[in-house]
Amino acid sequence: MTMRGLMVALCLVMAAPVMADRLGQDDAGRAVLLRDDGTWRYLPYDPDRFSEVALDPASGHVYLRSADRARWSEAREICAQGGGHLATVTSAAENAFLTAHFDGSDRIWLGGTDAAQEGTWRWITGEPWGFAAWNDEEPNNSDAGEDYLEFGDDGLWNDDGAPRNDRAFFFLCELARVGQ
Ligand SMILES: [Ca+2]
Ligand SMILES: [Ca+2]
Ligand SMILES: [Ca+2]
Repeated sequence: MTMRGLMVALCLVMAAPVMADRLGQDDAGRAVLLRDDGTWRYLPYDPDRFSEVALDPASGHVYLRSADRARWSEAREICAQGGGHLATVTSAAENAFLTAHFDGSDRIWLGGTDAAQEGTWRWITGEPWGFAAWNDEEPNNSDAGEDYLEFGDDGLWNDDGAPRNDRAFFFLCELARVGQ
């Protein structure tokens, strides 16, 4: 092969699409994760409990929006039962992805809290708290206090819930890995 031929071959290899996991559906419309090795997995949640699902190709993480509202502590438990967690948003890119895929006009719980120490926000996964997208004048720990993180319109955040009012909202589960 000539040098020119080698360069053309290299360019073709580099331009080939990167294989990645993607979302699909089975015959019943149930969401499945299609692996780049040709295998597939059901998402480890009852599909009736979730209304929307999105896969971030940059991270491979899958996000599911609940079909029904739950209190923050209940939402945390539901996400954990499937091997995931209430969604953690640790970068501007992750917040932008969620803003593009999930309508925050009806509030959505995320996996952040300052219940352990007022004003010190933590992710339930232990990931570093390095990024935040608070709305104007939030977090304000209003009235009796608000210790749980909520995703709202335009991807902006608010503290809400207990102890002021242990309210039920929709929630987002995040799965870093689906099956083996
Ligand atoms: Ca995350
Ligand atoms: Ca608080
Ligand atoms: Ca607030």
